[in-house]
Amino acid sequence: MKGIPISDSIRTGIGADDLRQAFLDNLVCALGRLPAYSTRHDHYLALAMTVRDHVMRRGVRCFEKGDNLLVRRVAYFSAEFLPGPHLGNHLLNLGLTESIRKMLDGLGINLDDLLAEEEEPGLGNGGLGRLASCYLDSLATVGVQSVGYGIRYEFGIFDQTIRDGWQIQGTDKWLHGGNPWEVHRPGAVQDVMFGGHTEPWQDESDSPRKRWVPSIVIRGEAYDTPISGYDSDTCALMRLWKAEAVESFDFSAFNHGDYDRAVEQKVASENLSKVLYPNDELHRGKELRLKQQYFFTCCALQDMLRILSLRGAPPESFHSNWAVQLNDTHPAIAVAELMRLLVDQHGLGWDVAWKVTRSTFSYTNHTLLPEALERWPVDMIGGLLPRHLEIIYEINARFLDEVRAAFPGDDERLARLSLIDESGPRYVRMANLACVGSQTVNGVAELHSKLLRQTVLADFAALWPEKFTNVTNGVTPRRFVALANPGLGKLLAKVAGKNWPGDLEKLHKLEPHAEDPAFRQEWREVKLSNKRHLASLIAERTGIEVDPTSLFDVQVKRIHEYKRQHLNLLHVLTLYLRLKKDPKAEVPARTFIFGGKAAPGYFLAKRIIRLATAAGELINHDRDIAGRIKVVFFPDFNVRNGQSIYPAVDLSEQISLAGMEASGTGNMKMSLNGALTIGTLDGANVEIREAVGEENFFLFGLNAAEVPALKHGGYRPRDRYESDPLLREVIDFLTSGALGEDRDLFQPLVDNLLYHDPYLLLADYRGYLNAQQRVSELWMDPEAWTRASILNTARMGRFSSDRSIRDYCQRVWKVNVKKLKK
Ligand code: H2P
Repeated sequence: MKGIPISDSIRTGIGADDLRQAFLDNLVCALGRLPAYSTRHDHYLALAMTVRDHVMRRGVRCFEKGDNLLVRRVAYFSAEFLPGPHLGNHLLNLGLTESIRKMLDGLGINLDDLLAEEEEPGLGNGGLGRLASCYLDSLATVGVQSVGYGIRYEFGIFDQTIRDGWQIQGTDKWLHGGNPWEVHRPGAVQDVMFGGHTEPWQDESDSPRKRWVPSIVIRGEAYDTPISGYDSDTCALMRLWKAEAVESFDFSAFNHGDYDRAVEQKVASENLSKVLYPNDELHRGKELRLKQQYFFTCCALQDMLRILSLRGAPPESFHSNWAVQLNDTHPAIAVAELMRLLVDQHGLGWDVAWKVTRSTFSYTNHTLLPEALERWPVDMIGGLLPRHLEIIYEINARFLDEVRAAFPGDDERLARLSLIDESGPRYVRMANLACVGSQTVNGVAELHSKLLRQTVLADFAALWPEKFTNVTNGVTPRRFVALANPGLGKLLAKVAGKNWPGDLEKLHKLEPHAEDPAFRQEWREVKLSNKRHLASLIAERTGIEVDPTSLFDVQVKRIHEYKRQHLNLLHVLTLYLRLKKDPKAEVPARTFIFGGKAAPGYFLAKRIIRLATAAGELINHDRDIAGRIKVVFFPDFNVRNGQSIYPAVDLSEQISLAGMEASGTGNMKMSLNGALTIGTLDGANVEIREAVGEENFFLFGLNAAEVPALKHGGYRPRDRYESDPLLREVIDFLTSGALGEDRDLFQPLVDNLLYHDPYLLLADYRGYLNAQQRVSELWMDPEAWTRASILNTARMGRFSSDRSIRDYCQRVWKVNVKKLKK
């Protein structure tokens, strides 16, 4: 339908009557329900479709404009996304919450009931996936056209329940009730090849070419989910790929009576997008994971080339039409894939194709942990992606020539920089491939970017210092403040103007109010009401009654030794032992709240959860303690639960060993909601402390320079245990039998701490206790605490993901953003 502009084909403005009609139409026509018999879930589906259509309208219109103007689009390649429930967020962004509430009221339906119906897509493990979703939200908000490309996992991160104190993993079935947010695009399919061999061939131009003859082809089908921006006409798209068999049924096998084989191929193909890999499992040798990575990047790049040709632009202009961000190395194989598509499929010469490729990609690193650096056995890549291995070798040969010219005779450097690790069995190093193929490389907080340049990527930084930059992470204030904490939102609107979620620096206007006792009172009331709400959820989910006026001391994040949830637990138990000995001790009432998932195969992480639940079982029922401290493990930490937890936090635990946490984003969410942080100089904590003021932050622990010094100086954790009576007492307590019948339960944790202590808990224990003492003292002065809480929120404006995205646009992607409204 050439010549029909979108504005003719759809209604633009939409009023309350239209919404009501659209809702009823969806209920009847799309769902085939008789209104009188329809269920709450039907209502949720119909409302979701109504809102989705509304957002889609904007999205399509905005893409039409982008194509006319040939704007450079951003493609965010990420193996993980954690969008959280969509409905409430869209309503907020579109300013529709109240009109929809009223419209539903008129039909006798309660909006909150429908909001509770939504299943969230758990297509990620933690911070990395959530960051990707914050970034799509901000891309749409600051007016940048963008697509988030990823995988439509049928089963996302497992559901966590706690049984007898242990984590139990349940299958995530986010699609079982239907997913009204996505639009299946059967037309947008891409073929993805695997296996086979390559062979030379000659085209008409007589230049020698390579051809890949695969042994199997799988089809990727696109599912689009629109992502609205706040107060914005722009809409981002999350385009996720589902694997399908090319032939869903092998008819020849069927005709020969081989019924099982007839569906085998279909099942094998579809397995590809079945399940999300959990973090912290050793992926080495997990062929399916490499297949997943290749699958979605291959679909995405072909899709982008298709869009390019719709624009009438040639493949040589790929990089001026698209900027691709690699979210960690998971999509790094895309570098070789784009080369293959440009050279083999589109006939570009190597040099031109390489220039295009290098001007397209940028790479974000999210971790310095050596075990998390991806590498794939050369044989595995060669078997699955034979053409890519050739391309990687060619990129490497040319790259190493460059290195030789820059550092003649430095073979060791050459070996370190090489895309191939040849120190033992041969591996392809994905971070090296990402660095070589990218225009910009960044870390996610100042400290992390600095350490990246000094350690993991030091050789690359020496070679190409200009490539390296930092973009400190950010979080969306829409979902994590306005939506999660409407009470606070109202207060903020009063002093910072109602557009504060679109311009978070406006929160600075709060500062003078920190001195106003009446405002402080209002502030405390909002916090208390959030804590009451969380307390009721805790009671409902765990049966534990907690006191909303107690200090809510919270650590919610993936369970990992480096994040040191067990250091927190050592403090809990130390406090417990102190109260047992001295019931009159001045210890203000505290509720310790833990949440987070442990990778199913991560033995010690699961023991840490067990320790938290065991501490709860003991302390919560101890009459001597009389409820002065309580310990809660909040099950199934996810985006939705996070939205109930962050607003209720008084004390934010950000206690990773310095140099280990790349950035952290929970630290930002909590502080924005008025929590004070107890933390180390790690990740973004450093910048948060600078922003909020050191007097409003409880600092402790070794710094990133002291950590390696201590380790290399022959750290002996057992000496700390011997020389510190409190520490000895609490460590001994773990295996005393007091924490349950099985004395050996925590022996592995104790052995780990006494004889290895890789994350230096015992070295930081005293500093942590002292900082916790300072916390208790400040808490006992509510006016001073509230003042610090207000200042935390007031000074956190720069941690909006809008700022991060503006930084990326300016420093990395070179695309224009919308100006801030005055
Ligand atoms: C990771 C890092 C965090 C970082 C986040 C986003 C991988 O998240 O460890 O420090 O903030 O990426 O950049 P997580 O630990 O939550 O899985």
